[in-house]
Amino acid sequence: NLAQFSETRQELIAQLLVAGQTQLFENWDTPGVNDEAKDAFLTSLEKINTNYPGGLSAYISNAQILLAQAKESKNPFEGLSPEQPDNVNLSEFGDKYDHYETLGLQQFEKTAIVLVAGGLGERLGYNGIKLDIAVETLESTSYLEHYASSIKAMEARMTNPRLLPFIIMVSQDTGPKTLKTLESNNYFGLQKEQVFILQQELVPAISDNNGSLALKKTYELILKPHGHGDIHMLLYTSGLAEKLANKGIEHFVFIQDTNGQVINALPAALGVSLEKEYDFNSIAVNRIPGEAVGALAKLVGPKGELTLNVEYNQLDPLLRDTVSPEGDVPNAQGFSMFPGNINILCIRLTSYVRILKESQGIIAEFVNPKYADASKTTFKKPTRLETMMQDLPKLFGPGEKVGVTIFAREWSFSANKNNIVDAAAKYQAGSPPESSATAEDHFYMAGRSKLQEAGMTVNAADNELILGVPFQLGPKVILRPSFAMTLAEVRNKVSGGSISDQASLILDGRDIHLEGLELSGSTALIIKACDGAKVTVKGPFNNEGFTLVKLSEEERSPESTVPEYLKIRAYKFENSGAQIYEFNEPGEYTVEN
Ligand code: UGB
Repeated sequence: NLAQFSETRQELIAQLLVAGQTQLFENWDTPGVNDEAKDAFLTSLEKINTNYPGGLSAYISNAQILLAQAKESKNPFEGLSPEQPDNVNLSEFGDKYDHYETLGLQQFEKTAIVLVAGGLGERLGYNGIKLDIAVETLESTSYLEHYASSIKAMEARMTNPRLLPFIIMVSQDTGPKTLKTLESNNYFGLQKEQVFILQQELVPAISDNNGSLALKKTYELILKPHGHGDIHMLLYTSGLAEKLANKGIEHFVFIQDTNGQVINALPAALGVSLEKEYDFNSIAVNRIPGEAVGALAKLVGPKGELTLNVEYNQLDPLLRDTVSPEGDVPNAQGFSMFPGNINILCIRLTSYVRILKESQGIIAEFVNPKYADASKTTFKKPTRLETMMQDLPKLFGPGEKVGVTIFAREWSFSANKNNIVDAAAKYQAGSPPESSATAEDHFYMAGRSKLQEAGMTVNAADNELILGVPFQLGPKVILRPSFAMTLAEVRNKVSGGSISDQASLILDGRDIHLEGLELSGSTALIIKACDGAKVTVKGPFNNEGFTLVKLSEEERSPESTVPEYLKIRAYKFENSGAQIYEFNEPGEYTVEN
């Protein structure tokens, strides 16, 4: 009895019945019984129908097509052979690196940052949003704060200053907490109007090859995440990509939630995109065989070629069928044949906006059902359509240029994805641990490399194993983005000096200059200067700074009040007397011991 529902609801039900979805309604109670539950069910169907381009009918027909292909077990890369992609290798510093940083710096005012942060981080096992986790624990800066202050630093370096748009994709799981963090921290100094939150929605699970939507109960669908590729759909449906293009933005840089190292690579990556006129520039690192990172390859076939990410689960079979019968094995240097995709993507807006319009932002959906029988007619559990943001080039024609920029691994990529136990196992197996501890370690490593590049003597400490995960004890160096965004800037501000293997240094401010600074023992020095405060730091310092203390089993237990971001590292730093100099008024200052 449809008459009891509004016309739009009647229409939706009719469409679903035409699409073969009788199971959604066949166990309904008679009118008057459970009407509230029916109402809630129809509301959820309406919501999904509105969010997915083309509505639920399109989702179901896309599913039917993809499931038919999956049943045939078609190798997605059949007939294609992988070759090295067009690339610019920036894995070492030097004139070439500086050249691209200079170019990239000039592009900041035509750039927007897109952060995909809808993932739950189940592998990490953190009870909260990953953006709230501290990327370093000397000052406990969260990932979100680190990204926001990097954006502020980019704005400060624009010739024609403007607000740099910051787009954050959240999900039902991460949205409310992300907003709360932003609001309770005054958007970390950003203007509210430059931050755009887009929420990805869950999609219905599918229980068979006909695309039947799966039910949890009579009046409730099973819903699942649709993947990070949703960002393209949301940038299309919200009109934001086109709007920002019309306002003069030329590049979007896509970043992940817990890879703080991205900021080191960002200026040079943008420079490469600009000079090489890449429509799609994938940032890459040397890949370790078998690791959960896709490989970037130029796939060449009779009809042409396309540079694409081959996701880690598809790589080995492709290599075996083509260029490497042994599969995904290490080369002489211990790396995979092809560079590893780290999902930092630099996309040119002119082509992007056009492709979004043509595709409605639905980028290369795929389905990965686990079949329960050899005839592939039943599933072990309901599946769903998924998308990955790095698949955009699948929609490119011969006119679009795809390239890869290779950076030194830990300089550009050290994600925080795994809990301690899994991270230690990965380390044992020779794979990158990608844990909270290693992400923090590499954060300091980048600071050390910058000082070294500027000519300071940096004495490196040994690695300590903390519950089987390696951590280099120092020196711990944080050069905030406010201090420098490029290596040239660091060189201009640092002259000579030395830092001992246990020391710590934090510099936060645009006009701080080190002249022969010497930090010995476990000395810690923290300098913070507001805009307009010129600070010259000289000579030797000697104090009791930060010491690493391992957490006991009790402190790591769920009952302990130790903050969770420390528990997932199994250590904390104790401060016994770091010297802090803070300048909140413009002026000229000298800091000497
Ligand atoms: N994410 C979302 O925003 N929404 C989602 O629905 C899912 C994720 P994962 P994955 O660089 O280490 C990718 O789960 O998918 C966000 C690449 O495919 O950590 O296993 C999430 O919040 C792979 O080629 O990654 O693997 C996070 O910010 C390789 O590049 C981001 O998407 C690998 O990342 C990544 O999510 C890597």
